[in-house]
Amino acid sequence: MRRKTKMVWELIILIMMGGCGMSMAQQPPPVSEAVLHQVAASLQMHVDKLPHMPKLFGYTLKFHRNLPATTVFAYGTSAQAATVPGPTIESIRGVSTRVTWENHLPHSHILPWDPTIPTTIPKHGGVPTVVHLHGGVQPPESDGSALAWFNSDFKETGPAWSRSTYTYPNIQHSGNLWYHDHTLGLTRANLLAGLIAAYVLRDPAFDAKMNLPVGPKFDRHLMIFDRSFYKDGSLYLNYTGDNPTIHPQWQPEYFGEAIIVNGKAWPYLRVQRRKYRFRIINVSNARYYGLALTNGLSFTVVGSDSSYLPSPVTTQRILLSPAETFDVVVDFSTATATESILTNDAPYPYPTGTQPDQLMGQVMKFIIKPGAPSRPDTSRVPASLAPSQAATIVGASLTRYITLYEYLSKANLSSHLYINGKSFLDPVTETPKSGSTEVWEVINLTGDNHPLHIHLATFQAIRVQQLVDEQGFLNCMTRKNNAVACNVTGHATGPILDIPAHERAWKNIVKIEPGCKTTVVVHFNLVEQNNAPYPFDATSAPGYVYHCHILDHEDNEMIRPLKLVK
Ligand SMILES: *[C@@H]1O[C@H](CO)[C@@H](O)[C@H](O)[C@H]1NC(C)=O
Ligand SMILES: *[C@@H]1O[C@H](CO)[C@@H](O)[C@H](O)[C@H]1NC(C)=O
Ligand SMILES: *[C@@H]1O[C@H](CO)[C@@H](O)[C@H](O)[C@H]1NC(C)=O
Ligand SMILES: *[C@@H]1O[C@H](CO)[C@@H](O)[C@H](O)[C@H]1NC(C)=O
Ligand SMILES: CC(=O)N[C@H]1CO[C@H](CO)[C@@H](O)[C@@H]1O
Ligand SMILES: [Cu+2]
Repeated sequence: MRRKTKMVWELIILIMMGGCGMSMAQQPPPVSEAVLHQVAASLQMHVDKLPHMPKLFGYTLKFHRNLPATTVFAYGTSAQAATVPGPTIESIRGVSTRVTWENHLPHSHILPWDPTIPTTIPKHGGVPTVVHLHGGVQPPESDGSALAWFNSDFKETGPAWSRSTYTYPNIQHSGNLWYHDHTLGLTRANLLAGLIAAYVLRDPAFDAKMNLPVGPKFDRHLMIFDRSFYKDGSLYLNYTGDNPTIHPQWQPEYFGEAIIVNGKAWPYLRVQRRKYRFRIINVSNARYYGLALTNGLSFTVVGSDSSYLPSPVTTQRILLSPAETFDVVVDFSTATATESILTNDAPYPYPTGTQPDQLMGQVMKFIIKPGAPSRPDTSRVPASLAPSQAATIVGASLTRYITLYEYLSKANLSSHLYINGKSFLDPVTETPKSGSTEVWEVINLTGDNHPLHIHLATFQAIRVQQLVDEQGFLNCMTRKNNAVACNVTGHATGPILDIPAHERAWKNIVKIEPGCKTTVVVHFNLVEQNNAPYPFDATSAPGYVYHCHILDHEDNEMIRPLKLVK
């Protein structure tokens, strides 16, 4: 028996440049889309084994057996141990984890960035970074504010910086989190360079009761992202913006030509005819994935990004937005063949963009060993997983209107994206009471689906309704920027869209459909513990943020401060 003393687990994680190969501090010669496609298409699919997440890959990083090793940014407890994705942090509910983050990144970035969007530019050079634990319920000082960045050896720090050691209290329900860079204006480039990793919160008593597949063989992460590569294996990010007279580099969405799972392009995994648990996390910059399995297999969804579902939902397809997580069980004993492809059918940008081709349409392959599993599969998916998740507006103290805008230049090219017509550094307007519940009516006035992410709080969409006379509403909003004055209730009378059963759970990402009003119940308390208040001061500086998790949108500036008050 573990003694009930206050327990803390401490570790130091270095953030560094790993691998070999050319440094891209200097701009490489321009490359065409066709060449990038050619590089991706030249990679044979399903020849690299799916890497284990917590295992360390070593110092050189090869995204495919046929690609030369290349320079990346990586997390690791030492230079030798740094990997992409970084080491998975395994935490136990009730035991806080303290992590000291150290910046060992080089003097110049390996990818292009854009000084014309609000960006951190340290006076003395160096690549700034700050780490956010996505989905974590932690005090503001440990939340990784976009302005709490720090340079190598803490030579320079952002205005919100206060400490190098972060405390993650691990008080929330067990589940799937991840950590990544959150630096103002550099998030898209820093994540693209490799600053992504998983974090699992386990609850031994609860997990034992659940009896889902366990152990490093049968409980696996699938961290999915898309990247393009030069012929020399280095990572590609366009040096030219869509709207270069305004933003020389910034583009509204990054889409890579190859799909990477756990650090390998189109890998394979040998599986037995039994149940496996997959914690699928989409860490793409902008690509949505509509995932399905061939040869008769389906997903049994047991959890989303912040919670377990009340009961499992079996589905043929899950739509994963950037930064969204699904926790699923796949029973390979029901396969009708000896292999199954994890496929992707989501257009990009989602939902009205290009259909995936035969490259983008595949994620990875499972090779299924015929015959009985080596040991009988005693795991099961319980009929009931967690208390009911029904969200209700009863008890909500306030309704806010949150409107998403994309601004175009005269040539109709994207120049920036704002929430409520405000930039990140405009004074805070969302000041919920710590402990309260609110209703957020989120109105999407853009053509894209936006994965809205909130720090600290958990939320759940309860109604998605299309707007009628969108143009009239948009014209009014352009003049007044006030949803109530523009009669949003009168306009939100269109068809009601379905919210899939496996998304009816407490989440930290809600997908916001274009042309719709999405009603979201937001809990600024521990909703799964009967709305208990946070056991720390959530109102202290520097506060939190909420933002679109398409990183290219977040950086330019679909992000707003969130300041809890007493
Ligand atoms: C880079 O962006 C520019 C501007 O949008 C575009 O013309 C060019 O095709 C892009 N390059 C690639 C390789 O996608
Ligand atoms: C991953 O997330 C990105 C944006 O955050 C999204 O565009 C993309 O569709 C997502 N992919 C999957 C497989 O969900
Ligand atoms: C921009 O879009 C508007 C509305 O669709 C159109 O009327 C206008 O002609 C476009 N301008 C350019 C320069 O394409
Ligand atoms: C709001 O819009 C609806 C539908 O367009 C209309 O019937 C109603 O009169 C409007 N209400 C106000 C206060 O303008
Ligand atoms: C009200 C509004 O502007 N809605 C926009 C939402 O997105 C669609 C594209 O799917 C646009 O056509 C609408 O104008
Ligand atoms: Cu967005």
